[in-house]
Amino acid sequence: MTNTPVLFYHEGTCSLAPLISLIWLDRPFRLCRLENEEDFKNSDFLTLNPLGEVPLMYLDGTILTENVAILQHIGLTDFSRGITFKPGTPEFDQMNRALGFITSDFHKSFFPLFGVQSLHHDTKIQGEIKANMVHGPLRAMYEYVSDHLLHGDFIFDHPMIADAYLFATSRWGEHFFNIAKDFPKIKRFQTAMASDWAVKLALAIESGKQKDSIQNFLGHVEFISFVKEAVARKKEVDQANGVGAFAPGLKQESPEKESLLDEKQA
Ligand SMILES: N[C@@H](CCC(=O)N[C@@H](CS)C(=O)NCC(=O)O)C(=O)O
Repeated sequence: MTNTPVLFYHEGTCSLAPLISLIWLDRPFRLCRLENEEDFKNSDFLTLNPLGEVPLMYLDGTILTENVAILQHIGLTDFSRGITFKPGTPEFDQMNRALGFITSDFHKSFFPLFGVQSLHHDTKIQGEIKANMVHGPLRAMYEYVSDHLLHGDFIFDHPMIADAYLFATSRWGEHFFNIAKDFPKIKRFQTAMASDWAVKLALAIESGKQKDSIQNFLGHVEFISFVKEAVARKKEVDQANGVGAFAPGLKQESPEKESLLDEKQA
């Protein structure tokens, strides 16, 4: 079992965002690759994340899911990398605003498109639903990104965690739009991101071109054995905390919180 953070990922998905960010962070990490549908349905993986989704970050028995949480965790680990902002600043609020938009409105507006067969069995109607979604809500999201989210090449003034997330998800639009023609500002952003050294390395790892460890990437752990070990370690950590995964440490009230309660009761 490793104390090094391990990111569970799948090629072509939103887990590219934390992968890019981990490379920017320049601290050791490992990867665990999900290859297929079977891996997503693996019972041990579902114990770690009952939603059966990537990204999932294993932090020595603690499990973190949700891009927003994982990306801020990575960014806040080392401010000197400049990939997020300091909590409590107006810039940090704007970072969370960008992440919130990408994770909800933007990211999820693709899902009826990728899973259209679950909405109707008739392929003709599936085509109509798809066309309506692309030319309605999805186009509106791309217009919003072009007109309001991007400032110059990036969301802020250099590539940061929200840019990594937008890069990972906005690439899916290639299936539905001619991005260069329809949304030149987004194409400019994608091109600028694609020339970043960490993005290049992340894409090489995802595609399997870069298999061996390099820089702060220490290599892959094997899915079936690691996911089992991770479940066992998670159980130990949950037992030690005495609470569930969503509330680690909740029982240990902070001194300030206790004194506030005392004042209220007095
Ligand atoms: N709310 C989650 C959504 C994660 C998500 O939708 N992940 C997709 C990939 S982009 C997934 O793992 N889907 C399951 C599958 O592909 O079987 C987050 O923001 O991290």
